[in-house]
Amino acid sequence: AETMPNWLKKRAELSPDRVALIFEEHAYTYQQVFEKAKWYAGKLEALGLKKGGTAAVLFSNQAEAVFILYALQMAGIRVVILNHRLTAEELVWQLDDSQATVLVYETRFNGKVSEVPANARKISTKDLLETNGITPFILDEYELNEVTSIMYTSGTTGNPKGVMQTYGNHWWSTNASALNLGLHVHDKWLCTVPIFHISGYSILMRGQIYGMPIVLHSSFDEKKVLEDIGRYDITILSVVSTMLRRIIDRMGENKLPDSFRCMLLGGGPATLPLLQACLEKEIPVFQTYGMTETSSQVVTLSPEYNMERLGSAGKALFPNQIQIVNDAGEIVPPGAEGEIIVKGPNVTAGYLNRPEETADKIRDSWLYTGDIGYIDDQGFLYVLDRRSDLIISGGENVYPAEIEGVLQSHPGVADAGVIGMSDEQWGQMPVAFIVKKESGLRGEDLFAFCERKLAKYKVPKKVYFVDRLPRNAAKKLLRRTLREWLEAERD
Ligand code: S0N
Ligand code: AMP
Ligand code: MG
Ligand code: MG
Repeated sequence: AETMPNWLKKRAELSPDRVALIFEEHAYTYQQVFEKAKWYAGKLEALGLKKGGTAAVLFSNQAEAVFILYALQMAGIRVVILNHRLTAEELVWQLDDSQATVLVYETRFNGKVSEVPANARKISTKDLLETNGITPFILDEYELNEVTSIMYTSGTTGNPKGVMQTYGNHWWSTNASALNLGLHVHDKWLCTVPIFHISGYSILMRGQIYGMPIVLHSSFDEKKVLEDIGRYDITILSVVSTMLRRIIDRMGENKLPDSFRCMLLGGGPATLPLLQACLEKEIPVFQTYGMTETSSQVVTLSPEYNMERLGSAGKALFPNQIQIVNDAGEIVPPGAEGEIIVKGPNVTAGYLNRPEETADKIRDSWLYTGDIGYIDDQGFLYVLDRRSDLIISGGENVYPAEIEGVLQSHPGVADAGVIGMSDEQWGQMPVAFIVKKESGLRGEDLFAFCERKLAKYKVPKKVYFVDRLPRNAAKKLLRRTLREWLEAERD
């Protein structure tokens, strides 16, 4: 198999004294990050983890989290990166499904983790610090087809699936991004998106491979973002629409400094008013389309096209191809709508332990994204807002089937249907239509029930009680009809 030298080790050899990471006033060079990661590798290996094994992590954006992620990558230990917004119940599912033997968690998540009855050994970052390390084993070479990271995404039906990302996926994604955005000597990427999503983790990969400093924020704060863009001469920032809206509102009449060259906007649709506000404020916005399964960006629009192609996600990146296919799987002509399929070396190796779902989504090396769109005669992709099975709230995915399953498990509920409601702040939010089994059932009961089982952003914001749900002869829920009902309610 094809190999490359260990990225962080190589980077520490090439530019040891260059700044790799800035977190809360503290700057770390590549040499220091490499040493920290090696030191953590020894501690993690002392827990019995070794090459080929699987660990899970539950972190917010912290310097320690970055060191531990690099440690696991260098040691060849697969890492399941958990979303800290999930409930204990949701986390258990992913821990058990991935068969992670160790869960390393940030000490502040103690409360949540204490409710996780998983098979994995649980250790806080505080306890890890006190663990005696052994002489670390770290890889000299990475095999590009080996899996290094796993991120769970929910599906149209059923349970979340672990997306396997290989060293090669990250390598190619990193290079595709550089070929698209260019790599400037003074580039500094501000990471305020979560490192548990590929939006954030991909920034770490770019940082070590490019030799580019990353400024890391523990969470998103538009005021701090604007301050740090000026303070550190940030050149690139990754955002979702909700973040960009807040940044623009905060900017007031101000402009971003000239050195700032790229606002990478992804994770979901962008509205035309938002894009127009960027034009007015001269924000160099790059709309991008990508997903966990493609290890981030796969299609991107450069600002030079913002005037004539506003709303387009752009063209496929250098190593990528895109096509639009109809229900019969045939490629459709330019301008015609259909499912977006993508191909390239950054496309996932598949879903962990799910050969059937993998074979269903990846056919002949093409990933069937489930997204609907069209490609114009110049090759520009437009992603259409036509998916009824996916709600995106502030860049977090919410699958109606998952919420419906939880609602239907409530003893007072006879039937449940969930759709997205458009929302100024979050883009979309889930709302539920409920048929009661018990007449005494109240909306509050359902909110409380959902909050125990689902991440906050998945909890329906409104509940409408109805006599029956629109279902076809095959009992399939007609979400289109629910949307009509919602519009009638809102008028
Ligand atoms: C939008 C964010 C920052 C909001 O979080 P914030 O303001 O920090 O909230 P909290 O203080 O934690 O909580 C306050 C209340 O808000 C609720 N809440 C939080 N988040 C959401 C949400 N998303 N939807 C609805 N409600 C939310 C909390 O529950 C709390 O409620 P109360 O007060 O009632 O307790 C945050 O959500 C965020 O960070 N979002 C972005 C996530 C993200 O990065 N998504 C992208 C995922 N996709 C990918 O990674 C693939 C695409 C990709 O790679 C990419 C994406 C973007 C840019 C570039 C790329 C690339 O290709 O490189
Ligand atoms: P995730 O796997 O969580 O990263 O979510 C990826 C999904 O977000 C895609 O499959 C799309 O449905 C949506 N998405 C990402 N980028 C865009 C975009 N530029 N326009 C519209 N939807 C997008
Ligand atoms: Mg997802
Ligand atoms: Mg906040």
